[in-house]
This record gives sequence, C-alpha cells and structure tokens, in this order.
Amino acid sequence: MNSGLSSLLKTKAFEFGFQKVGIAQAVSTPKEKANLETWLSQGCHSTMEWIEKRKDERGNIFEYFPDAKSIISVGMNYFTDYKQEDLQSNYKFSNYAWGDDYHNILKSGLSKLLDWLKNEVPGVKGVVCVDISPVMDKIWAQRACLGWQGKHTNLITRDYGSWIFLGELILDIELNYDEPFVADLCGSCTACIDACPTNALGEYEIYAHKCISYLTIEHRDQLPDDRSKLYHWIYGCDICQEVCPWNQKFSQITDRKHFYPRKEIIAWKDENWQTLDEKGFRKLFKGSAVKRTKFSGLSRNINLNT
Ligand code: B12
Ligand code: SF4
Ligand code: SF4
Repeated sequence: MNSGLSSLLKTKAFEFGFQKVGIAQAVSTPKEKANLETWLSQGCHSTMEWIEKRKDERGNIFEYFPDAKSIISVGMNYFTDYKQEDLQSNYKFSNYAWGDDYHNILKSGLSKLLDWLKNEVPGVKGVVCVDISPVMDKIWAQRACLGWQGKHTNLITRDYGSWIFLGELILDIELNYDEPFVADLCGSCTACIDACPTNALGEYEIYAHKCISYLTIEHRDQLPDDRSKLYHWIYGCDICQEVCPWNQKFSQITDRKHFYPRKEIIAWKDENWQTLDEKGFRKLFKGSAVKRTKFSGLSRNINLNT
C-alpha cells in the first residue's frame, strides 16, 4: 500500500539529513506498556515524574495521537570521533551534548519532511516527536527496523552503532511498513553491564536512579551521599556505549558539524570549569542541550567531582 509514497518519503528523509529511516505501523504495544509500568513501579525513574505523568500515552500511541496509522522513525548519527581523552580537563562530558541541541536539529528535519508530505497529500495530519514527546522512541525505531535495543537499553544499528539520535513523524495515513528488527545482536556480550561503574544496568533494563546520566542531568538539588560518585562525569555518561563492540567496530564519523564539540569543551582545563559563572554558562551553552541541567546542576556536578 502506498509503496511509491513510502519510498519517496524515505528518500526525502535522507535528503533532510537523516541516516536511518524506517516505517512502522501504529499498533498497540501492551508488552512494552507493561515493561514501562513495572519499571515505574520499581521506582527506577526516581524523580523523573514527567515519565509517570504521561505513562498512558508513552505506553499506547493511540492515547497520544488517536488517528495514528504510521510512524516514520528516523535516526541521526552524532559520532564525531573525538574522545574523552581529547578533552583537556579531567572532567568528562558526554559526547551527545558537545555541540548544538539535537532536539532542534532533528525537529527541523522532521518538520521539513512533514511540510513536503503536506504538499503531496493535502489534508494529511502529522506530529513531529523528538525525545520530549510522550512516545517511546526506541520501541518505534525497533519496529521500523532501525535496529535493536541493546543490553544497555539504547537502540543499536548495524551500520552506525548506538551513536544516533531518534525521532518520529506520526501520521494519520497508511504507508508501506518495514518488518520489525527482530534479531538481538548482543549475543552473550555483557561489556556494558560489566563496565557500568554504578551497577545501573540489568540485562535490557536500566535502574535510572543509579545512572550517572540521570544523576548529572535530571536529578535536581543535592545527590544522596551514597550516589555522589560521578566518576568525573559532569554532564551525562558514555561508558556503556564506549565499551560496546558495535560502537567500536561500526561507528561512522558524522558530517553534521552541529554535533562537533564547541571549542571550550575541548580546550577548557579544570580551573575554567571551576570558575564558570551563570553568565558564562548561558553564553557557552546557548542552543545546547546542556541548558536542561541549568547552571546550578552543572556547577553542583563540577563541585562533586572536584
Ligand atoms: C528517560 C530517558 C532517559 C533516562 C532513562 C534511560 C532509559 N534507558 O530509559 C536517563 C536520564 C538515565 C537517560 C540517559 C541517557 N539517554 Co535518554 N532518554 C530517555 C527518554 C526521554 C525516555 C526513555 C524511556 O521511555 N524510558 C523508560 C524505560 C522503561 O524504557 P527503556 O529503558 O527503553 O525500557 C525498556 C526495556 O527495559 C525493555 N525491556 C525490559 N525487559 C526487556 C527484555 C528484552 C529482551 C528487551 C529487548 C527489552 C526489555 O522494556 C522497556 C520498555 O520497552 C528517551 C526519549 C524517548 N522519548 O523515548 C531518551 C533516549 C532513550 N535517551 C537517549 C540518550 C542519547 C541517552 C544517553 C546516551 C545520554 C548520555 N550520554 O548521557 C543516556 C544513556 C543511558 C542508558 N544506558 O540508557 C536517546 C537514545 C538513542 C538511542 N540510540 O537509543 C533517546 C532515545 C533520546 C533520543 N530521542 O535520541 N535517558
Ligand atoms: S550511562 Fe553510565 S552510569 Fe548510566 S548505565 Fe551507562 S555506564 Fe552506567
Ligand atoms: S556492550 Fe555488548 S551487551 Fe551491551 S549493548 Fe553492546 S553488544 Fe549489547
């Protein structure tokens, strides 16, 4: 059904800057909904009440967009080949936030795709989602054949590893669907689980309350004492992805200059970070995802690692 339009949509998605694209049929997802509810009931989300608040929509696409028929799932490669060792400071800073805010970049590409489609199919309804919408990005990416959810819980692709951002365009029209990605290519590997310094990973499950990414970005105020070891990370954490053989073998360098580190991220020494003030924070992280943690969060993380 609509195979001409489906393949044109994919061609356009590549043209608008995405490296991965697939189309999933909008269906209910009772198993994933149940997993989410168990995860929440175990308190793994900690203070991320915003996940719980819209859990019905996250677990059921039709609660979010009742007319949904198709989900175009896209991935954008952000691997730059800079390493933590290239940073002149002892602090570590997650690579996904080195450059411009990915939300804006993916949203812009998906909005172009929707505008293009509106010209082709007048009256089509669609919604653009990137991260903050109450939609489980990884589930739809797997259903649209982009890859599988690894034991570290991130979505891994065969051709770029897991260094890809995800987003969706949800539409009220039928399209030609890809087969879900059914293989689990983690095999017997447990490198991510073994490397996580805070034991935040079970198999295919994250205890977010223990995860350095959660603690440095999402947790407000002081950290509980026993969780105050951030292992030098001041924003996010990349350890479980750095050790993944799929990233070591299959990462490809992105040509999106937006994701390359701002010069300060590379050049700053510990004392530059330690003397950063609110004005400097606003200037350095204008148009960056780091704004999420606010100046208070970043300076708390710097202090805890000093
Ligand atoms: C909440 C959140 C977080 C939380 C919780 C992480 C998590 N894994 O859920 C915190 C703050 C810790 C976090 C951290 C990071 N995040 Co985040 N995060 C999200 C967000 C907003 C929601 C994810 C969610 O729904 N979690 C709820 C739990 C229940 O979902 P889940 O872990 O996928 O759980 C599933 C499995 O446990 C599964 N399950 C249970 N048993 C089994 C058994 C088997 C066999 C299988 C296959 C599955 C399975 O069932 C659950 C439901 O399907 C998404 C964006 C979005 N809207 O989806 C981004 C997102 C997942 N994050 C992203 C990124 C980049 C990161 C970081 C890498 C950032 C960083 N460098 O610091 C880290 C990675 C940490 C990690 N190891 O996951 C990307 C991941 C891209 C990708 N390739 O997958 C996303 C998709 C954002 C985006 N749009 O690109 N994040
Ligand atoms: S991001 Fe870091 S702390 Fe979180 S699960 Fe991965 S290795 Fe563990
Ligand atoms: S490190 Fe190993 S177990 Fe973890 S996600 Fe990668 S392949 Fe899977």
